[in-house]
Amino acid sequence: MPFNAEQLNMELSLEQKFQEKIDRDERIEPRDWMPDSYRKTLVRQISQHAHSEIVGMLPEGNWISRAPSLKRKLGLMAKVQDEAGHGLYLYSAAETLGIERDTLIDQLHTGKAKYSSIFNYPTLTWADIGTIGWLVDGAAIMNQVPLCRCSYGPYARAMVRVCKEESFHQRQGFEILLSLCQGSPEQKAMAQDALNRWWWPSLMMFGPSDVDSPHTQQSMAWNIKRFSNDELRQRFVDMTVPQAELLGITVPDPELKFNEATSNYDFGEIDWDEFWQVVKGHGPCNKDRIAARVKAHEDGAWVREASMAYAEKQEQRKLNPIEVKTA
Ligand code: BYC
Repeated sequence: MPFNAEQLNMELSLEQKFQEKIDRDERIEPRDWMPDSYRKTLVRQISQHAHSEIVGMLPEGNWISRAPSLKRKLGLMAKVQDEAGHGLYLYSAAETLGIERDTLIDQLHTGKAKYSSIFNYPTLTWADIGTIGWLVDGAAIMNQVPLCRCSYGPYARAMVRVCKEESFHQRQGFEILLSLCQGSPEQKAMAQDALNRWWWPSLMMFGPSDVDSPHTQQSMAWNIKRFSNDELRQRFVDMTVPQAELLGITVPDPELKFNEATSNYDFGEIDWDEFWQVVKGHGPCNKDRIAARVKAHEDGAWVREASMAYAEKQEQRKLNPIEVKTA
């Protein structure tokens, strides 16, 4: 907080230079000066993103032991492990902004930090696993490819690898659904039921409509977000509807219609009450998800203690090589 006119001027000139750099489409790196509000926005978005990856392991992890074949089990295990990796890159990117990982984890466990609404819905059948890959990873790619050009360097670089992996997940999910849709009538019905349940929550992943999104305008001015929530949601609908047609299943929206004038699909109104209920912690699985994360953290305490003790021993060995060797 500036104390006097001179400091205020200095801050203003730093802020102007910062915005000029953004406008030239240059990257901001951890040691560069940045406004507090830019730092806070990034910590908020990157940590919410990291939490989503880690919580997102739960609905799919639930099916590893029930995958219908060895091939499916291997694919699913690899996907769930990839999501853990994404969480780790993202927590590291958030830490470059000066916040500790313990603080971030604590914010998730106490409900102070959000994570994507989509992971608060249950995975009832094997078709849900295909549908998550197809729709949820499909929506994630649509949202995350532009983040590879985000103004904050560590976040943008983390996104490059994340997007490559999400793209593989999306194809894997689509292939699971294609097999079910080409299978027995019961299998096709299972795929249709999964699409019925996951379609609207997938559209909600893009966030509130632009008129109700408090952060979009500023995040776009800072080149954190390159497109608005509604723009990305529309692109997702336009990409996905022809894929559903190819699978031979029906998108559960009676208002869905191709608009010749705009060359986009018009679609029905999202149930925003449901969206906010889920975001505020009242979705079908919010409590279970957080309880599972807290339990995993507590069960893993001994691993963290052991690695800290090992790191301390290594440090002592460096400082006092003879003493430690003979002890
Ligand atoms: N769920 O002004 P807005 C994955 C919150 S993981 C919950 O539009 P912003 C995967 C928002 O945080 C995919 N909360 O905000 C993993 C804000 O609340 P606060 C996760 C939501 O940030 C495993 C308020 O609503 N992807 O792909 O400009 C397996 C107002 O919103 C949601 C990311 O995290 C939501 N859906 O835009 C498989 C991508 N939407 O903070 C797959 C990175 C909004 O003011 N994040 N809120 O209390 C983003 O691109 C942006 O943060 C969002 C929201 C588009 C999500």
